Amino acid sequence: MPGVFFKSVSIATILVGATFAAVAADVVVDQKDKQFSTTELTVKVGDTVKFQNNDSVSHNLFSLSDTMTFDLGTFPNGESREVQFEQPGVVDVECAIHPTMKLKIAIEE
Ligand SMILES: [Cu+2]
Repeated sequence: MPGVFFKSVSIATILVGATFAAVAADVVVDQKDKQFSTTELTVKVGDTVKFQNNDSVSHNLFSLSDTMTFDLGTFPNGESREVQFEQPGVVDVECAIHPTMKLKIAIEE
């Protein structure tokens, strides 16, 4: 039955697409010269932000915001960490090693 064959192919295509979307970061924020590449960012609920370290030093990003708390630990040049934001609100991202680093992320529905 050719109809069944084509139906199977379509479902497989949809599954591959969904997996790719879940892995890819929606926004990339660089860290260089002990600064974030931007000080403010707006994302949608469900978006993933990738924090890329392109600096000569390590960073330890964290947030103590009511909307979301996290601690990404220390990661060196060339590495990255990803965070998915699942609630609307505002999240202040800081670096435990460099207190002058500040990034405000607004998460919208
Ligand atoms: Cu830092």
